[in-house]
Amino acid sequence: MRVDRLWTNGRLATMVEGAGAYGALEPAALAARDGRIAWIGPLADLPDFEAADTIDLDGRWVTPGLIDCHTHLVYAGDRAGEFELRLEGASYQEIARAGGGIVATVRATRDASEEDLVAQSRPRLAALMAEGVTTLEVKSGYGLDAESEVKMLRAARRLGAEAPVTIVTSFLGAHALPPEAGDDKEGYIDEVCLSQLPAVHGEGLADAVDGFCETIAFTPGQIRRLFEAARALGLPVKLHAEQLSNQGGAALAAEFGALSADHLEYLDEAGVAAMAAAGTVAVLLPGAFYFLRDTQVPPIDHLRRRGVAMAVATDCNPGSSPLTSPLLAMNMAATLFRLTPVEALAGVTRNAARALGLARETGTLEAGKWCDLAVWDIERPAELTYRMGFNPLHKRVWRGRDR
Ligand code: DI6
Ligand code: FE
Repeated sequence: MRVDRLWTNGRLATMVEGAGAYGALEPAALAARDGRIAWIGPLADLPDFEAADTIDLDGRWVTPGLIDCHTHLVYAGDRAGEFELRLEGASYQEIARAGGGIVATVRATRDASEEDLVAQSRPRLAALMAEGVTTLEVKSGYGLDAESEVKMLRAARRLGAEAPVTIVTSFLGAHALPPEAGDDKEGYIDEVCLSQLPAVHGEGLADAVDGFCETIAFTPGQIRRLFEAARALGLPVKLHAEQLSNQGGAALAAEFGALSADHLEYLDEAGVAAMAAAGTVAVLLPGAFYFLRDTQVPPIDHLRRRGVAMAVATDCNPGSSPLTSPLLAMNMAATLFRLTPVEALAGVTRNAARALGLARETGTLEAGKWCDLAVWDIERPAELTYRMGFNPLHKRVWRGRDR
């Protein structure tokens, strides 16, 4: 058989579920054709391929390309000033109520052109890719009107079109109440459902619909209306739930068959059970927990016991998690939430793919999936979680090619 590329002498952390720790195969080989994995297996079983290009991995570890399944990568400006205020004593909620926080980024994002948004977001994307990210999610939610939400999602699509990376988008109009809405949350949700969502969906800009269910954002009743509108358009949903308080958001998300419920610091047993029953992925965001100096840890043991798949993401955003390192997110998931290194790696590969509805295309090294790889200069996979601020990436492969 003819293949485009062949990698030999590798140690492969396939991350296939139930295939032992890390789904490790060593020594092993992998072949790509037309951007997908054409063959993978022990070196001893390697068929006699005719390959245009053969790479000796020299014993290096290969994992699936990393997947950052929760980011707010596209925005304008920064909030270093707010960071400074918080260090002088103000709380996140106080800053939000005083018209800072998310709303400050909304102003900057509305003022930016689509070009500006792409240009300002590009270095953040480059930072993720430098650590082996081959797929990521990008949310809107700093426009908060139809035109600006469309602009953000167009910028996200453009970033995905210009770089060798897969970007999927989520519409997050229900992220915060824009200043012009006063305190009319119900009226704003009407606008999100009747104006913003049709606008972004009309241009094919949203792969999923997200919301923020919180006292400083939207109630479960308001999120339910959003999810009903999403369902009517056939769009999958996900939710920022139980980040700062227990609102029952995760159970609501599960009721709508959500891809994921994210944050989950205040998740209770009933929420865990609902997620388990629905197959909703728990997306853990230790960067926000760390940056906000939260102390309430998500119920990891309950999630584990109920078999809820756990993903780990950066939550890259200017307010609560200015983080562009999936490796540091893995380390934080271990140190702060007590995930094991194998859980942390599954969190940025197999389970992150599930959280994006892409489990059939990516997230594990298996024949038929996209050939998205991260090749590492490490002795064992646990090093990816263990180290802090060190990047051992040797090569990044997207759709079968080094990029
Ligand atoms: N939860 C968060 O942590 C971020 N958004 C959300 O829904 C915060 C976003 C910001 O402060 O800009
Ligand atoms: Fe977020």
